[in-house]
Amino acid sequence: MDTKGKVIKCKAAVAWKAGKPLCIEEVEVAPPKAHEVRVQIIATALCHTDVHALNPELNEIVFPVILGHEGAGIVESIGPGVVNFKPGDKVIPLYTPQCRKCKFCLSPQTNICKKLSRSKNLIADQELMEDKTSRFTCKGKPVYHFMGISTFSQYTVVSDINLAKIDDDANLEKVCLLGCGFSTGYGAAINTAKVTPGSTCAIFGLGGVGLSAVMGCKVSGASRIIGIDINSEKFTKARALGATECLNPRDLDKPIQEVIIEMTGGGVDFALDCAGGAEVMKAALECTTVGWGSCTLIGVAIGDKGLNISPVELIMGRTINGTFFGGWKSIDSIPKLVTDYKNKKFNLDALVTHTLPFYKINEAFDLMHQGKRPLGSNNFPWRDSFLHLQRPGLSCER
Ligand code: CXF
Ligand code: ZN
Repeated sequence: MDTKGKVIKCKAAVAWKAGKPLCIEEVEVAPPKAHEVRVQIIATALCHTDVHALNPELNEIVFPVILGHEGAGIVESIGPGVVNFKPGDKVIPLYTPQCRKCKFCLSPQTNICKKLSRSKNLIADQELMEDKTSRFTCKGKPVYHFMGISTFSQYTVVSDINLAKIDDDANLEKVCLLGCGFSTGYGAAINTAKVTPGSTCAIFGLGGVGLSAVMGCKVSGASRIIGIDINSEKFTKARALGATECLNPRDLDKPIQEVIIEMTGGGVDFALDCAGGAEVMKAALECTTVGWGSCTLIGVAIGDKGLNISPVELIMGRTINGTFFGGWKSIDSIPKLVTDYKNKKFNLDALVTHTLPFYKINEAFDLMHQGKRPLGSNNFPWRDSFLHLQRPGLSCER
């Protein structure tokens, strides 16, 4: 059936309220307007930012909303003025836009497009399309977009500056991870920290972002990669991907930064914080060497109120910086990373802990709370009875 120009009815996981499970609902997805693209989402994964967004204590976003920002799919139709996409193209939606016109996009120094720099609250800045309306409705009510891409829906509408066309033979169930977690961690090491050959690195947090940072350090030629996590179960995979040593701060009788300074004869060249939290950020900076130690904060710490560091750390030659989406200029870089994955330059498969049908999305959130990183597929056969498959106790209060 030709759906071009028509409203599509499909299933989406709607977050009606903070702190409540998502509800699989029938939603209406309007056709794309000027410079917009409607995308059929084939696979989507869950990132901690989706978990943060639902957290009632953080109170970051507006509801009802369709979350999800790590997905891959196929163009269904294009709006007027779209020149870079056609129906059938394989694509990755990008929460980091690249307009290619603003002073930031024109500068090689940053990947922060002007569209992003307007807001301080980075996860609440693209909740409506350019014309300040939503393309989603559910039960007669408008539903907000999330980070400009809302991938927890069978169909979504994105601006053409929030979309990358990728190779036709890309495996969407794997490359969806390039939409956030992998690109963020890997790029943090390569683009932001600029890890050098022979260097010593410490990676705080060995979830999907941290493991990707380990891969980035390895590809950059680091000679020692120290992985740190309070869950020692994460060490096997970290070692397999390139960590040369692993430490659990809970097993130590001294602060982690002191242990790393002793192990490395004065501190690491590069520390990457992929965990977040004031204490970890402080430890990450303090475990770097006097003179040139570099500490990179990876934006996973939504809700963090501030840093508690002594200026002496910086006066002694350390630097601290941060990364958004691993510093990648999104539309330019993501297709290249897809090709690199095909050429086996890095391993995305290791980041997938679970593959679930989309209707089990609340179980994916539960797994995330337990420290696992699930990958969901949206191409599971949809059926009307799927809500009965949710575990008992999940209600859809509005
Ligand atoms: C996030 C990191 C914190 C700011 C918003 C974007 N990245 C991905 O989840
Ligand atoms: Zn994310």
